[in-house]
Amino acid sequence: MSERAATTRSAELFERANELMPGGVSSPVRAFRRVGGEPFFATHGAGVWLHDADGNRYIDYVMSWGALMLGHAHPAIVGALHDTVARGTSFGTPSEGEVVLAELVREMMPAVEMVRFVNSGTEATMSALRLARAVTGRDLVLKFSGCYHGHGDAFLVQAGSGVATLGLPDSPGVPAALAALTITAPYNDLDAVRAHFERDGERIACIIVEPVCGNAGYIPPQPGFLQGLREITQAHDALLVFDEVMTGFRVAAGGAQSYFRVTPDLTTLGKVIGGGLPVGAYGGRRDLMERIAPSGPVYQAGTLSGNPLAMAAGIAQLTQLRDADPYDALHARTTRLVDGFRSIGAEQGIDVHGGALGAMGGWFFHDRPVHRFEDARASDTERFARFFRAALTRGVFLPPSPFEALFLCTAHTEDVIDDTLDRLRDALRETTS
Ligand code: KE4
Repeated sequence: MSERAATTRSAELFERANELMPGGVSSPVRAFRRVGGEPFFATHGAGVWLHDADGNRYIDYVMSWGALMLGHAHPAIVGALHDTVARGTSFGTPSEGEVVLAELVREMMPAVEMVRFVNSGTEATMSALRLARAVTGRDLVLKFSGCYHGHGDAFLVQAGSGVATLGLPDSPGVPAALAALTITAPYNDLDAVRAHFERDGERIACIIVEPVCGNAGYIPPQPGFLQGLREITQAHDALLVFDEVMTGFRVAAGGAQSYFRVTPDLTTLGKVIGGGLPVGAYGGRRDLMERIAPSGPVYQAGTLSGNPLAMAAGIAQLTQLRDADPYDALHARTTRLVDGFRSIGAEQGIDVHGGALGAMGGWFFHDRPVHRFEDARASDTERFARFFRAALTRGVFLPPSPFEALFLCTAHTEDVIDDTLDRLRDALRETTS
């Protein structure tokens, strides 16, 4: 069952794009380098459907890499943007939308007592790290291999997402002296974290962690892992930073910190709080955030931070999520998809392991559960590439990397999930022929 009629127009656009932009894309993972073939150029989206320049359409499980919780072109978001843009696009002054979105974030994520809006998740994590270093007077940061916290220099060490996708050994251009300030441990390995703190505890400013890892593929925290990080950081006067750019308002109404009942000192956000517009944020304990300029000496700034359009889209999306509280339904749908696919793998004698939490999930072609990036890298990534292409031909757009997660939205109904599983059954069969 092939849904893809042609790709001529996308191919023409990609040829032009390659002349103008590195790899023809604005972000590396979009280039399909890990899965083969060429990216399609999208023209519009509606609900779960993403349409390309050649008239093909796909059931979308990328959802702008997690930013969309209500599907493409949701009326509440489109309407809010229409109303806002008619009054201008940026004022360079405070505007009411920042106050309203900040109140919404604090209402849904109470540990974020005070927040600063920025323009990307990368800015959010960079700023949170600067703040952690300032308030502790320490230089080291501990992260986990396979976790991705944006492209800030400090984080391009054993990073996930596009860095892992392209198999880049960290990243050239990050000075060794700077990379040396980042220490890494395997995800879910508390013993390794304790060993680092026994050795360098008095130099470690913070731990930054994806409370559910989505950038090495989908890897949930093992029971006790997050609580263990909380206890270790408290014992050593280091800060705990939850990077909830992906999990925030996706895995639960209050993010992973509410689901797992572990309260970080600082939280970074992005994606969902922008409703598809460029937004990031960092926030947390008031005593820490008050150290940020102009109330404190830690400098951070941004021309378009708190942009009225981005605030309007974020308010529209978060308000819908707060009022409708769709998380139980979303979790059931993601579970239906992942469990359904695991059954399809068993039918065809192919090992599949995966999981789901809220509107996020994923699977690996692996014969055992995946608890850390090293396991993910040992999965059958070649089969993943063949499967990705076969799924795309059948009108299902999965994240083009084995080291990404699947993202659902409220428009992924049971019927859509069942339709998807029919298409994926066929696609998987093609990977064995
Ligand atoms: P941005 O700078 O891309 O807005 O956010 C960086 C970031 C920070 N923290 C986490 C947990 C993230 O997942 C991200 C960005 N996620 C990737 C997808 N895995 C963005 C997609 C891309 O790089 O094109």
